[in-house]
Amino acid sequence: MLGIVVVAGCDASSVPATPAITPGTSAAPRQVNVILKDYLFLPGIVDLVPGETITLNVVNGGLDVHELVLGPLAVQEAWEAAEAPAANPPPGATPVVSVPPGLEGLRVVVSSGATRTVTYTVPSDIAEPLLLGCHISDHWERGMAGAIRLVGPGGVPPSTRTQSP
Ligand SMILES: [Cu+2]
Repeated sequence: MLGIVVVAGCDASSVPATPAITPGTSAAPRQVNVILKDYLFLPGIVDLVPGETITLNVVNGGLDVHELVLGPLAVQEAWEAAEAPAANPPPGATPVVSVPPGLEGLRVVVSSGATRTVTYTVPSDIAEPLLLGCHISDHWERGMAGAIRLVGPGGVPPSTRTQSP
């Protein structure tokens, strides 16, 4: 007898409630793990508390070199444009690319099988949604993107966001 397995699609509404979060501090950063695969981020939605400091462990579990760029859409678009000329490079070191000042965001490039760890302080006043993206070769086009979900202490999405005037 043949069996057919149907795997349900994954969308944002199926993401389980975030576990309780104790925000990290500069003295005691919170550990956050993100896995880079061919060609997606795991988890696809990363919960962060505005103002907290995290130790971000970026693990490349894929076969290709990947990067994690954390920033709003303008930052993602800047890296996408900057890295376009370096798409599909010959084997060897990744060509050096750069973006205009102010559009750097956080960028961590990780080779296959490697892990890089950085300390990152989440801005306390975030005006635009923060995204995750990989702009190496055609990975962004392939959908290698993720999102940051801002949550309050305890992991509860704030019901109301206070905006500074
Ligand atoms: Cu990639």
